[in-house]
Amino acid sequence: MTKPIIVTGHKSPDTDSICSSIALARLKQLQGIDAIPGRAGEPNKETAFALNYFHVEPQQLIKDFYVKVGEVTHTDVEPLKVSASLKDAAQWFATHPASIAPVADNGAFRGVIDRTALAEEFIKTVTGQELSMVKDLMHDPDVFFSTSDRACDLPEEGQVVVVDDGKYVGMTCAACAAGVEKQKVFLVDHNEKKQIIDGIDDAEIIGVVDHHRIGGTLATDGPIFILFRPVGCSATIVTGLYKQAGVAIPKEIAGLLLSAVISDTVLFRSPTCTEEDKAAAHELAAIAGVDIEKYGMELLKAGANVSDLTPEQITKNDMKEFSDGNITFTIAQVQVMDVSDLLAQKDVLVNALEKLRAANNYAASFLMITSIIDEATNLIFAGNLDEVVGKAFGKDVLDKEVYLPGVMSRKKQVVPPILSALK
Ligand SMILES: [Mn+2]
Repeated sequence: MTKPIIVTGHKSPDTDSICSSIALARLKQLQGIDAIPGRAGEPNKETAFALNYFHVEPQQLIKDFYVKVGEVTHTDVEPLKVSASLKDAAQWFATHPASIAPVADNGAFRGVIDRTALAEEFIKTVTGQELSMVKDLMHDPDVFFSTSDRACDLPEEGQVVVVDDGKYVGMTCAACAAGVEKQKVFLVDHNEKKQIIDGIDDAEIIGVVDHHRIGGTLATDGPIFILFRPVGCSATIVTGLYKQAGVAIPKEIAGLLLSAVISDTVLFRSPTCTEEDKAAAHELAAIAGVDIEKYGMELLKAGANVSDLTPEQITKNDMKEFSDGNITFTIAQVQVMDVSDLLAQKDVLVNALEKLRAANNYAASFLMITSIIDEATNLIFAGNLDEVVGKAFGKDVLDKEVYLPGVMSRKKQVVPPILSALK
């Protein structure tokens, strides 16, 4: 059975990552390709609003791409019974090329017996000593695995038993895992390894649709589909792919794609917004049957409400990790209608940022507090990067904060200056 392609966005998913992956997976389905959307985490409030508005269920959560032991377990390997005879055990070893045999009673795992221990018994038969029973030879295995363990942790040599909550499941080995079909993954709205769902090395990236910088080294085994465009939103690129394929965009999908464009371009206010994003949004709004300005403000407001988030949640909101090769830092962002409530608790937020930074050994952890109305960002942070931040934005850092009028885009206006100031 071949596995469907998983189309997914980045970790800490935003509206673009959730909606564009749903839309691209649907396009593939409409083209007769076996694909399903996946998500790297919980939809944020803005995304939840969009999904709810257009009556679309969030896609399946993908925890990781690691090949699991359960996937490579031979469940048809019958265990020996505790009451089995030595002859039964000998027959078992005659038909299984393993050095251990599992012993179980009514599914309950009891232990293993060794091929060598059985051989000893046959020496006893020759020398006329009293023979042991299977139950006497039985012992706990040196190591056993459960179905949820990672297959890459299997020992290089030999067979192991697989046991879940005391129940015998089967046997497996490292070589059994080598032949497993790789999960095909299509990345949307990201390409940097740190933002990809864990375990991607066990899977196979077959395509990328993105509008971010190319960060890190994305290496693949074979040639893949790549479409990077410097537009404001991945959804704009996905909209183009529907057109290119001559496939009509379903109404609810148009609604989701529109939501992504509104979200990523902050209703066309972000400097990342292009004419192409605006044109796509207008077409999508017509299909979805919504008024862009009215729906757009409702959507942004749904996401801008951070009143029920803890400081820890705020400092991790839409957080992304970045690295210049030497140091790693994080930038989270909240977009709000009014920044005053958040700035009033700045000390608490900087404390939460420092905890986050220290716990993960980041050089710095940033939070962009972006005002949708003022089109400006108060950038606050923890970590000793005052000089870098000062240099990046040509401003004095006052008490772990810089005010950046006109700055709304992390990708275009915050990450590049910090990375170049680090050089
Ligand atoms: Mn995006």
